[in-house]
Amino acid sequence: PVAPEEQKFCLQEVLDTFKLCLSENKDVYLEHYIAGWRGLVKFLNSLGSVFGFISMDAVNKLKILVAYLEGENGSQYVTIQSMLKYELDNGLVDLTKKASNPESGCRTLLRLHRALRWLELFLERLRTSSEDSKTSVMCAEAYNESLAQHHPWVIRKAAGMAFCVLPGRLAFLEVMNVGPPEKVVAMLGEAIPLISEVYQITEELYAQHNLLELP
Ligand code: 1PX
Repeated sequence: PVAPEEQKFCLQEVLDTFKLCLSENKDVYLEHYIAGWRGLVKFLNSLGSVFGFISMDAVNKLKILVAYLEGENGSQYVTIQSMLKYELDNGLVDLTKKASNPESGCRTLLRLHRALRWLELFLERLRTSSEDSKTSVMCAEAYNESLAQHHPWVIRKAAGMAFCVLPGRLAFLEVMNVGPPEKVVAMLGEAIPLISEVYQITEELYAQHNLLELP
């Protein structure tokens, strides 16, 4: 059998996992959120080693979350909502500066959550792009509007360099393994609202608890 990391990326699969993320009362299941990210990381890896420093950071953060989910208090980590409540109630979150809990589930997930906003902006640009649009430009614009605001200069610089070697629009649509460009565009139209909803729910939850700037 092929290890999951070695299987080809497929947009449908990511779409499916993000569909599974939301419970009936709009709680976000951590297990499926992580699975969605795993699919995205697979995609990133298929673009080549230049993106290694990005995927490595994402993988590290996923590992931290998986360890909580599979750990002795795993039942508290079933949804993002329950994770927040559990970690806050038990003083497990460094709220203003890094101290005894530098790798809380809350701060770790916040990093991925911010990256999800980048994804949403980037995919929306990709969906509405014309044949001569440049992926590197779409990617940089989406980044500057979102994640970049949380990154120091060095990271912004490194990210900017990585964007320059992104494949062109057609090649990019092809690695999504969906079929012809029109099909990819249609599937993006289905995926983006889902990603956006998961993002909004998480954003509101973090905002309510004043956790959007966790160190
Ligand atoms: C359908 C296909 C779409 C493409 C999917 C691509 C998935 C991209 C996954 C990006 C994950 C990035 C997670 C970054 C988390 C983060 O902000 N980490 C920083 C802060 O963490 P800390 O623990 O220190 O507080 C950390 O410093 C990050 C370092 C790595 C560089 C991050 C650059 C992010 C650029 C995002 C754009 C990815 C470009 C992919 C092109 C398709």
